[in-house]
Amino acid sequence: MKAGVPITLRLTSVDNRYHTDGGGQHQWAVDELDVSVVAPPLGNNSVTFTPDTPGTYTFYCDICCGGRANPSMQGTLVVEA
Ligand SMILES: [Cu+2]
Repeated sequence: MKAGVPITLRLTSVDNRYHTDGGGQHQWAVDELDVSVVAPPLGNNSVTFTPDTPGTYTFYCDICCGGRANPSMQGTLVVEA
């Protein structure tokens, strides 16, 4: 991403409500950017935000599969100047 440029992020869950962990919901959140969006089972949800400060941020899902402590439920967002 570019600092100061707004984006709309759309998160899709491909799990149904019978998914044993989290009931099919998934999340995309970055604490430092005060962004969190939750997608419903077999649905999507979106959030628009503007990162102001360049840096490297960790995004995570804290709903399923052990939550944010699970390395597979995390990723890296890079915001460039
Ligand atoms: Cu998830």
